[in-house]
Amino acid sequence: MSSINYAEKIPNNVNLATDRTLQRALEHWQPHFLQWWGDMGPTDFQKADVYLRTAVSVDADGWAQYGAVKMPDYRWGIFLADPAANRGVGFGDAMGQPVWQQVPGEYRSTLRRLIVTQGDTEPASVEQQRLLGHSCPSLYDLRNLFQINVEEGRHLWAMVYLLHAYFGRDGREEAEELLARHSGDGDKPRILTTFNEPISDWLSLFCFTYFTDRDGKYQLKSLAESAFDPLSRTCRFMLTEEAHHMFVGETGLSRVVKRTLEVMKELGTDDPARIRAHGAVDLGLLQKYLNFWCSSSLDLFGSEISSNSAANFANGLKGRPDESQYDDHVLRSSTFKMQSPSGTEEVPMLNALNEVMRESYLKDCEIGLKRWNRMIERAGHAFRLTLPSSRFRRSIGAWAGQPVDPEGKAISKEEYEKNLSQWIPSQADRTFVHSLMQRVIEPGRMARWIAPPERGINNLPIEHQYVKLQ
Ligand code: BYC
Repeated sequence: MSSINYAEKIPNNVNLATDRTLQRALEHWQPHFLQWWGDMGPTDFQKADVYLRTAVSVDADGWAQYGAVKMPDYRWGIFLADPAANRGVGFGDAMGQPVWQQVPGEYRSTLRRLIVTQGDTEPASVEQQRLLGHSCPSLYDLRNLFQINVEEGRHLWAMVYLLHAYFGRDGREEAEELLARHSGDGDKPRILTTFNEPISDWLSLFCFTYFTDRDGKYQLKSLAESAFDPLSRTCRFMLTEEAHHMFVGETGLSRVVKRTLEVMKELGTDDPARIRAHGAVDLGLLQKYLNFWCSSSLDLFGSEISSNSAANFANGLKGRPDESQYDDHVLRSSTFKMQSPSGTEEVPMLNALNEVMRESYLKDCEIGLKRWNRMIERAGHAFRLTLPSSRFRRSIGAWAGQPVDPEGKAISKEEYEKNLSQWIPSQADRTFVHSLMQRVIEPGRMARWIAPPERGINNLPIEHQYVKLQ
């Protein structure tokens, strides 16, 4: 097990002190990162004491320590999972050969592009969420938001380390660019569409952490299979932190459903207008938010038929999540049947890997919905939450721009446009949700639209003062 050196300016378990050039380059980038955090990170909470977990080892048991920290003092560092002994390439044409400790020249630009795309999402999400602290439903939630934010900052460090350590001058330039693009910026937006969507209310945050962080899980798992070993090791450790982000999404949405069901019981009605008048989120409104964020996140898997995904797999750069669960790791002779707007197509499996991953992602997304639907059923209501079809509201791939309803049925453009505000949040819906976002900062108290969590953080009571505002 490699331990983390916290005495250094940049905590790390990669022996940074032995590579003075790299250390200097990263120490040069560090103040730029801190400047970015000050400018683009959570607004107005930099002096607050936040009960945060900080990574102290990459050991699966007890990898983190908890304590009150002011966010700008968080020890962002570089932590790679321990190397796996005798690891060989696990898929593609170079299957079985030793993994790479350096970047092969022929894959340099593709790997850099993958790392930059991954890296770009991390600060983007912090930027998207920067104003949310002002409307937190509780101190517990506020702390979770900040935990996610500092860890996304650390994930940026993880990718910047790879860029600096393995991609020379181009890598250093890319690291600067990661701080120069901004979510939603007209001139220099973030690379992937979802990361330019505003997240201005907590219902969106919970949907984002449920759906978009789950894409993160799938992408990180597929990069953790990479033959480029430092990338694999980095992603393996990032996944440990990522689990909490999805937990925030899943439990956040469960708590919204729970509270709504309580209000429905109290009022003896399922009338959305009355539920809203009582300050809760009616289930139809929640469905619209699910439709919005799920469809947006489905685009993050890329096109259904992709020569990039085929080359990335064949060359050992990016595998499938949990590659070892499959029998065939080369995929030169299998095909995949998929539906496109022009009918059923049979395509080489290698070109269909984005779709394969999207399908297993959707199955994973179903888990939360089953739980929420059980709660609704037990409360005696017929309403069921559903995931939208993967053809609905797509901007990338074969279904991009196709008028399709949330069940996946092709419809006319007019019908689509007429009904869209029934399927995703309308301006009026968003205005209503924003009206619920009143900040609650009394320890243990929750906003009216959300139930308390089942338990606090790290065995502390829910009433613990997770954030001390200054
Ligand atoms: N928006 O063959 P295609 C996370 C581009 S989330 C804009 O269709 P490919 C997190 C694509 O870049 C995980 N552009 O797809 C979550 C390509 O452009 P170039 C992030 C898009 O390449 C919450 C062109 O279209 N990690 O960690 O097979 C909080 C054709 O590409 C989009 C990664 O994504 C889009 N939605 O797959 C914080 C992993 N989709 O290169 C963090 C790294 C596609 O021709 N990235 N394009 O100019 C990748 O593996 C791949 O780039 C993608 C696309 C999966 C994104």
